[in-house]
Amino acid sequence: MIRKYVVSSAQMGPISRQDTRQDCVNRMLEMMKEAAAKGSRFIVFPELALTSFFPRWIIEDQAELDTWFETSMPNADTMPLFEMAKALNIGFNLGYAEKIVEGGETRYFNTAILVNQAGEICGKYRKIHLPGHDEPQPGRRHQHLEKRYFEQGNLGFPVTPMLDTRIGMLICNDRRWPEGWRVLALQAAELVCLGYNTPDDHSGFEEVDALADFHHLLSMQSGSYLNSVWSIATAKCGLEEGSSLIGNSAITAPSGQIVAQSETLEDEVINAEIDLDMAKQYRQTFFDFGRHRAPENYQLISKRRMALPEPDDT
Ligand code: CDT
Repeated sequence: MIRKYVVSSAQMGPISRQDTRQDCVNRMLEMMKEAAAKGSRFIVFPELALTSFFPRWIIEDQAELDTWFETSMPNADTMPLFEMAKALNIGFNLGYAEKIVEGGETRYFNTAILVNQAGEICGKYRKIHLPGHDEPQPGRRHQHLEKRYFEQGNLGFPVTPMLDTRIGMLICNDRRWPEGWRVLALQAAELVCLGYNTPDDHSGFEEVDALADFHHLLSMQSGSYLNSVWSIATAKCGLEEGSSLIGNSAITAPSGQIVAQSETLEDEVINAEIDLDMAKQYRQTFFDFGRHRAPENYQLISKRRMALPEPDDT
């Protein structure tokens, strides 16, 4: 079987506070049509693609905070995406804020789903590496309150069989942590998709902000190469409610080479034909896990959360 087909990243420009879910879905529908016209079978949308990036704001009122979350999926606003996916025979990955009652408790997650070409949800991931703070930081122009508004994901790092391959999901900050990539690769993922909202104006360190694009691409390229997986990274970008978000959506090969990259800070579709069997060359050589990995030496990774301060902490 030849496993070569076109995939797409549908980058979104800024979403304002006033934009409705329908506004966002209409933009996504346009991009889905554009991708399908190029023969694409799979399209990746950004993290929190249905709203502005609300964790930048201090929102004290729970009822107001709840308006940023989806309580069901699909719902009346997002149903057209599912219907068009089925009509165009294209799968997709979508990020959104999820409010759910689980075990009698109301819970809030930063979530991504996989939808197959029949328009059915076939995979779900809830973001594990939540960045930022759980308390507002005094003096900051923009907050980053993901730790306040979301709970850490409780689904692990699942891999979903789909489109003759195995797809894993990460969300934004997850791309900087090699552990998630590896857990996906150890389940034989061949394609990793990731949406992101990455500001380049609020770390508090100018030198760090200046490298935001470089560090994003470095993370995607090294994640792909070190784990022999294709990756599709999709930005929400541009000047959103006064916050500057990077673009550079990218499709990256298991070689670590970028094969398609966005050029604007607006809605933009990029496409690439990917050969899923390319990963085999890497998995049979440098990254033949069975021959070369030595998990008995890695126990600290799952036992210890942080580096000990002592220099001799071996
Ligand atoms: N959305 C998200 O995860 N953004 C982070 C930046 C956090 S800055 C406190 C990222 O890693 O891109």
